[in-house]
Amino acid sequence: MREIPEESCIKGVVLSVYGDRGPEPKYIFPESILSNLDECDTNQNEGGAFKQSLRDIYQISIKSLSLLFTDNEISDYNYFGIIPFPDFRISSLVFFHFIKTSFLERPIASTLSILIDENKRSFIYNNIERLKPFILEVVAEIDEKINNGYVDNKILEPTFLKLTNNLLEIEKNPTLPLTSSRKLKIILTGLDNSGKTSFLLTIDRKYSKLLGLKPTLGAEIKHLETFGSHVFTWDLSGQEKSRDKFLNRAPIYLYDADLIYYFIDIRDPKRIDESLQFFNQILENIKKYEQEIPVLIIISKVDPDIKETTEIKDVVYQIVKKIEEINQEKQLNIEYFLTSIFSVYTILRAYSHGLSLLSPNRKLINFNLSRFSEDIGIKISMLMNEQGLVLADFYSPSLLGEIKYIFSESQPLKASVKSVFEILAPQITNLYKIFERFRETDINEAIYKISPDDIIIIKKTIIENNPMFFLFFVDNEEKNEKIDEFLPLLLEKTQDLIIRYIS
Ligand SMILES: Nc1nc2c(ncn2[C@@H]2O[C@H](COP(=O)(O)OP(=O)(O)OP(=O)(O)O)[C@@H](O)[C@H]2O)c(=O)[nH]1
Ligand SMILES: [Mg+2]
Repeated sequence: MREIPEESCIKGVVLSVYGDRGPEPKYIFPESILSNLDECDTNQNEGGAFKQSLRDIYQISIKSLSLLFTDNEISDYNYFGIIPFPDFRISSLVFFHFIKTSFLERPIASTLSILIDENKRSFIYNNIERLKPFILEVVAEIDEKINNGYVDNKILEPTFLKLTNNLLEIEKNPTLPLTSSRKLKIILTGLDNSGKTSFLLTIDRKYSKLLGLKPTLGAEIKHLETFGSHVFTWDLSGQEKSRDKFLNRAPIYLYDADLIYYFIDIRDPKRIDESLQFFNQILENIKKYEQEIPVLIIISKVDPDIKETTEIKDVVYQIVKKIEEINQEKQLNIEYFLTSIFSVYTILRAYSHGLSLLSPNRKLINFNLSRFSEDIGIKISMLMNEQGLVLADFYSPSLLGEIKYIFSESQPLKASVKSVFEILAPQITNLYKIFERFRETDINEAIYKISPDDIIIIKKTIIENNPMFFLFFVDNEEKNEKIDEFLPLLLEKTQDLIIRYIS
């Protein structure tokens, strides 16, 4: 019987299935984490080996499986998620999927939970991309072994052993030191005067400082606490001298970043080529250090008064086309946003979208929010924190059809530019404006009638001491009853995922 070293942050692996009698842990590895002292309090795991009663392991299975809307219609998806188990002092990396077998008609809803010491949970966030392939491989192996029926623990042991050995290997060479809260490095770069500092001030709602802004000197590093994570924003001066310095000392400035926002000033079309040349150099550096960093292009100063003009659309088109060319061989994940300090929400949306890319839980929260919204017939749903940062959103397909795509005739650009034009929807402008008013009040719920069939419903809820806001755009006030009926269920299925959103 093999063990996991006590000092490892990895505490065990549990495969749970939704059986005839509900959720149950089917396989537990290593078996030694099961204590037979069912009645005494085994939650005090300080110091010694990790041990849980079978009852506790059941809790892990029940909570993990309850995060899915497990119905029979959709049974071919798979998601990763991170959820907390404060009572056991662990966080769990969960993989959800349905197992197809030859002995049961219906696929079995299952979760593979990797239990990690709560105080070292940054291990999961920092290494998730390295962990995923191992998990998928192991899951495929398990599925194969139990295709004809549940087998003895012994038969699956080598598979679990392989998984834990791979995890231990990653633990030995971690990307970053292990800590409880995650540290994120976010870079803002681009030419001078392109709006980087203004972008950060707007997120912080320090509007008065926007006037008389001076050029940034060197690198201005600021610490923000967002969603429980320590976010360090690196506002890099765009002056020519500084740009050279950043490139020459790339290991300091560009290395180990989690996210890059690259700024291009739409009001300065003459310098676009200069800007793209710098952008190219940055990408070269990212590639050189073999980093997979999401990149968001912020096309700045697209103020409301010029947003719809042909000239602006033309410049946007040129920028996107050139960047797609640059990225052809590099194949980085690049997305585009149009922003303006005169519509705060364009900046909040761009910023939150970047952060959401760092959340392993984003897809699952979005999935649950979509199911909820589709069932009720909601047009737009958003989940925001107090700052107005969006954790999840949903747009009904009928509404998406109405959103104008500037480049509808040019297919290759369409997909990547999609996110840019979401913000053109006037409904979203309204949502944000109303949210701004709402958050100034201390009420928990409000209904705003924009027109007879344009209604905005806002509900405030507290999750781990943090106010969170659900915004719904509906065509009929009666939908509010349904929302009230099902919102508790949605919360039950997303609360823990929200708590572990990015940290
Ligand atoms: N019209 C308009 N002006 C903007 C916008 N964002 C920034 N500006 C203006 O552009 C100028 C430069 O903004 P900064 O935020 O200082 O630019 P930066 O990229 O930090 O510049 P460096 O620090 O020199 O690299 C300021 O005068 C801002 O007021 C915008 O969305 N619309
Ligand atoms: Mg600046």
